[in-house]
Amino acid sequence: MTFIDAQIDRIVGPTHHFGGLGVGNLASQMHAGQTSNPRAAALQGLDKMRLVAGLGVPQLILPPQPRPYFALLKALGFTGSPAEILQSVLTKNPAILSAAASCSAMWTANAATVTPSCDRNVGSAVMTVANLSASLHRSIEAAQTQNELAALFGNALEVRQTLPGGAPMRDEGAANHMRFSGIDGQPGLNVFVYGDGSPEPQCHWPRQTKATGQAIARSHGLQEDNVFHLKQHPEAIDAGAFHNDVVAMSHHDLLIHHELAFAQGSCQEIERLRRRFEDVVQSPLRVLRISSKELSLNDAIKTYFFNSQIVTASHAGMTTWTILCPVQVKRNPVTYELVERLRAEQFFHTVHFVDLGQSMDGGGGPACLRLRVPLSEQELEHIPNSAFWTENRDSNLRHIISDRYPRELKLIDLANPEICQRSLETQELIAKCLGQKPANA
Ligand code: SUG
Repeated sequence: MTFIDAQIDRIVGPTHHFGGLGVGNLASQMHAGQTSNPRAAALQGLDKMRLVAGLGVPQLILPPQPRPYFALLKALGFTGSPAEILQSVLTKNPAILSAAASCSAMWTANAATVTPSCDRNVGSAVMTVANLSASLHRSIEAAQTQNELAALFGNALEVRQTLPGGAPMRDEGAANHMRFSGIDGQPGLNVFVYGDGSPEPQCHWPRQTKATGQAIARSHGLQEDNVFHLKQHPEAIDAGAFHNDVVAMSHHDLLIHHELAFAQGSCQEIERLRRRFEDVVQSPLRVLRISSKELSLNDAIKTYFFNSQIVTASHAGMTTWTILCPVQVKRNPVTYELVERLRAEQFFHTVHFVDLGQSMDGGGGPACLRLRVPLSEQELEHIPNSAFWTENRDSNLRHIISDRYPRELKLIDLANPEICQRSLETQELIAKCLGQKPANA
């Protein structure tokens, strides 16, 4: 059976702003309070989708989640008309206004963890929606994401609710999960990356726990031999690698990681992964460990080299690997040389540099902006046509964005009821354009 990695991206919403809300996320903190450009953010995201779809990869699109999320503000005790609520939350606790207006759901790599049917002994493919319980602004994404993913995939796979349990079971989805696989239809090997436990990072709270990875592996029915748990290096978390995909990337039989991605003592687990891969796939797992000498942790995090998005493109029966790197990788001589070397060594056939400046300033690169869902051709057929990227949809979306999105936004603007009303209406228009029922704010 042939499996294809569908990519799901979300249109960045009209209230995209720099709230400085990302836990342990240096880019987010560094840009806190700066003026954002929601229009550029949405168009940059669409440009990436166009590029991926143009490679022949199934590209699915989600609409922005409705923001500001008044349900949160009301649940936290703010009352009155929308204008009164907005004014009151701005005065009493602006961080809550920022959370309620955050467009962080655009980083869909954090939406869920996916297991294709071939990895399970019984049953269909399954995904568990991430609870994102490490931060207020992200935790409010889950309920809506659950409905959206169920609407997209309900006929193809099982969409499970978030893990219960709050902080001990904090889960950031596919950003901390890597799946290695060989020939289509064979079971893949699943690596869950976590940050808690000794030795702990000194500056930042780890966003994912080992218990979370274990719970997902169990509940997805993964065979124990095919499950691996790797601890993030505390130094990496402290340097700003709040998710594993900031310091490691994976695609089929390839793992590229920084030498400080995983804690000391992880070598044995990586060795077990290599051996198991060889047993199951009958060919070697390619592991590329980039030393600090080759690329410092700081440069890795500044450029988001490891957050490049790898896709398999098919043309006339030929498959090629394409890597989409943030343009910051090209601007840094060390990472530029590294990616050029990898291309020369045929790890990738094509390299594209993409400008995602607005997302990067919130701490999200190309790979953060997509959720990979390996689907059989049959499963793919069950996905509503209206969710796929097409030229026509792209042009309609660009029209709405160029017409209605602000070019400049600061937190204080989010207390303006007219801006908020317009934002909610725009979200509805985009949802309709993508054949989705508008959700409630
Ligand atoms: O969770 N930034 C996101 C970035 C997520 C990146 N995703 C992956 N690495 N897969 C986060 O920290 C910033 C919001 C703000 O500052 O307003 C934010 O939430």
